[in-house]
Amino acid sequence: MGWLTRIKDSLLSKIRKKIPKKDLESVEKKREEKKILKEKKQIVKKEENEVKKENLVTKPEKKTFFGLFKKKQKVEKLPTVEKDPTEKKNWFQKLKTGLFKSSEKITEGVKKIFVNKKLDIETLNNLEELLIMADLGPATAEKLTAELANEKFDKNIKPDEVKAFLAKKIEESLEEVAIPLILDNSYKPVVVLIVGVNGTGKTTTIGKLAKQYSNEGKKIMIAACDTFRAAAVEQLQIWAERSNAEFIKGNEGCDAAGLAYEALEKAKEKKIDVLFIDTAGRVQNRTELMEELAKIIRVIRKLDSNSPHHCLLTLDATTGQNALSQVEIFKEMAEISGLIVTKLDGSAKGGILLSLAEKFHLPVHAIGVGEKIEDLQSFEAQEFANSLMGLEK
Ligand SMILES: Nc1nc2c(ncn2[C@@H]2O[C@H](COP(=O)(O)OP(=O)(O)OP(=O)(O)O)[C@@H](O)[C@H]2O)c(=O)[nH]1
Ligand SMILES: [Mg+2]
Repeated sequence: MGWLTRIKDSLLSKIRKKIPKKDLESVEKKREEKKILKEKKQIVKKEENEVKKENLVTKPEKKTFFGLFKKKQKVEKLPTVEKDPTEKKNWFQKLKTGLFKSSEKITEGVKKIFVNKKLDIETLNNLEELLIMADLGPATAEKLTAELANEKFDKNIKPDEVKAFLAKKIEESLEEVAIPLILDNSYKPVVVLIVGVNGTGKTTTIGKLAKQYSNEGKKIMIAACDTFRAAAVEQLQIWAERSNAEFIKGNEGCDAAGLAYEALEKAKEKKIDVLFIDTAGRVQNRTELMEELAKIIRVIRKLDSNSPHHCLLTLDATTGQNALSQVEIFKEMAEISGLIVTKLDGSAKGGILLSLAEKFHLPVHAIGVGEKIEDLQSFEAQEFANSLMGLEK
């Protein structure tokens, strides 16, 4: 923490000494440029939405939470998901309730720190500590605190203003990783490999995704390549039945890679749209796990050299900072294409999303706030940031 404090102190002393006018002007200029760039982006986004809406009218397609299947030839014309407003509102309320433990911790802390006080060094240190405790990661905590100091040092600031300020900055930090899962339907099937530590939600996530895509009319197959536990196969079979998906299993303890190969072969034959491959998660035996995963990937590539088209890592938010080392470990074994963060409802560590973004910049495709099918949704920076700060949308 020493170096953090030193950096911040030097920043604050700069502010106190009154930054030379010339510098202030250049800061102002940069801010203005940033604002203009943002406005331009919003205009482009608005125009894109108009185009998407037009496409929705001329070419109706069923909606999904995770983006529609891309068509290779007409990618730019494809309508992306526009959530139904009521559905969106319900999800926001659910997310807010789910993130209550995390938001309560932060907002209560902010209230305690900012009681009728001018923004001084002590307040900033306390805020930084609070953000670190909420798992936002040291660099993000320091950045947010320094930005607040830059704008409001020595001024009175109310807890609600702090929350709104943080929400905006958190949204900005998360925007780059909030990327929906878009399946490219030129692959038949699109192969989605799910990896992660025990109990992080791999099987449940497959079940939820399978159901959501199946509701869109996609043909789904699920391969139970966690062949070590009979119970794991049964659990997955139930999800497969719910989503009307084809289900491939082997004998207990059979070779997971062999089963994955067989599944892909069958999926090709049956013209399946999406093949989900469940895997066993055992970090305690790293070498074995590493070999097994590598073998699954090697073997399915014999049938489709681009597969798996997505390799998703599930992370349990309740484990907090431990999620970071899980990403490190799995990145060594496979090319992780995106993250799914589950159990945000049971966690006071929602800030972990910021730590993950800060460290890995990997797309966060979806977040889970419960065990039901509809409790897994695409990750959106603004609604997450507002929920984390306990704000209304
Ligand atoms: N509250 C909550 N529970 C969840 C969420 N996602 C999954 N779970 C629960 O977490 C438990 C473990 O989920 P699984 O899907 O079995 O996890 P897994 O990664 O397949 O576990 P292994 O097969 O043991 O490696 C189950 O009881 C799920 O219902 C979530 O977003 N919120
Ligand atoms: Mg499982």
